[in-house]
Amino acid sequence: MTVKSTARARKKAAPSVPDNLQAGSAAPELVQLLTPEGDRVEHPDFPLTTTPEELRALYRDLVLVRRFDAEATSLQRQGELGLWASLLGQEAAQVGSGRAMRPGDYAFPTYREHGVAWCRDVDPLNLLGMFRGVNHGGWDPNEKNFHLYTIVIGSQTLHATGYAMGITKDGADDAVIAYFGDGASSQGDVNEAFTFASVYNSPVVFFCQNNQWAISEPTTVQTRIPLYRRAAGFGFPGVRVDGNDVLACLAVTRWALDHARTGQGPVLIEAFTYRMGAHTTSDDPTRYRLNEETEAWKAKDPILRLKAHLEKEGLADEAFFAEVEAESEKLGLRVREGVRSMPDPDPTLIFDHVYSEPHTLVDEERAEYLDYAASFEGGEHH
Ligand SMILES: Cc1ncc(C[n+]2csc(CCOP(=O)(O)OP(=O)(O)O)c2C)c(N)n1
Ligand SMILES: [Mg+2]
Repeated sequence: MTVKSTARARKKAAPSVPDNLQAGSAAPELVQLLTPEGDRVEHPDFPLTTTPEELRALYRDLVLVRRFDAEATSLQRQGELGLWASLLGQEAAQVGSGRAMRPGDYAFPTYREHGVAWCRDVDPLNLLGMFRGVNHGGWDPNEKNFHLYTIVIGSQTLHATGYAMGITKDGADDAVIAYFGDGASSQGDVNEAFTFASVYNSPVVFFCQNNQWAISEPTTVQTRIPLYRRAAGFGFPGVRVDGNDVLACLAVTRWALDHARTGQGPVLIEAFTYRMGAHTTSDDPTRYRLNEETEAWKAKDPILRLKAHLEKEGLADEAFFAEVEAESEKLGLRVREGVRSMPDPDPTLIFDHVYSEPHTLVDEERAEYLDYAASFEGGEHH
């Protein structure tokens, strides 16, 4: 049975599923629309037309997101943040998929999706407030259609699937993206989400950023087959896309979201990419991986290839690149100043958000904490 034949069209005529993406088909190759050298190539199943303005806007997104991420890493090193999980190397996967979303679509991230947050217009300072430990979440998920960061690996795929099942009940034509990693693909939650999404034909796109590592564990210990092929066993299409190619990520995710929103069920996208930095600022990757590997991936840099393309095709001039650089400097300054001037929260706030109603145990704990804090006042501890 093919995915197509089980489809329940909801609103519009459904786009067809390319033959090589039908569940159970032989391996399609890596979908690429922009080579590492910056040359535009075509893929028969994923046509994409872009204006020079759109290409320049994608370039701007990539540069600003990388700059924000670099500032955050530095701020952690300077003691201004408790932790940071860098997206370095994964900008194209995040910006390409993030820009494929329509305003009504909803994203469920892990903890590294700063580029998707950017596309959903979440203020970078909101992300940093959470990593500084001065807010309890960071942003209103329903204002931005961008769920809160989720540290419990893979659990957000279930939340995303439940949300997608709700969209179907509402009769809406929105779709959902669930972001997760190669390591998360081994979690029970992720496999349960695949099953529910498949049998309920839910409008959810599972976007796996295969960055080759789950902290110190390589992908080879997660799977014996390419991850995108897992989808076949659940009865929906899987596509492997060049995760360092922003155009391919945009085209494939747009296709997958349309597939999902038109009642054809879920899609698994495996964005084949690389985590160029450490897992988080608490990690030292030189302990478990070779420098040669990282160097080889540098040649596939997502920003350099789009820059090369813009230059080769004469789609952007020096003034444009200088303008983006100036904007990037401005963003860096705003982020640094913004983080350093964040007020410390009232330490008793945390007790207020445990339950919506008063609770005697929480009241006792608040009182105990206030006593403890008062013991420092005026004493030699000060
Ligand atoms: C349920 C659960 N188990 C273990 C962890 C510890 N942990 C945090 S990140 C991580 C690796 C995740 O790797 P991957 O899914 O590839 O995502 P990446 O960090 O590479 O983006 C693990 C095991 C956790 N947070 N939650
Ligand atoms: Mg990973």
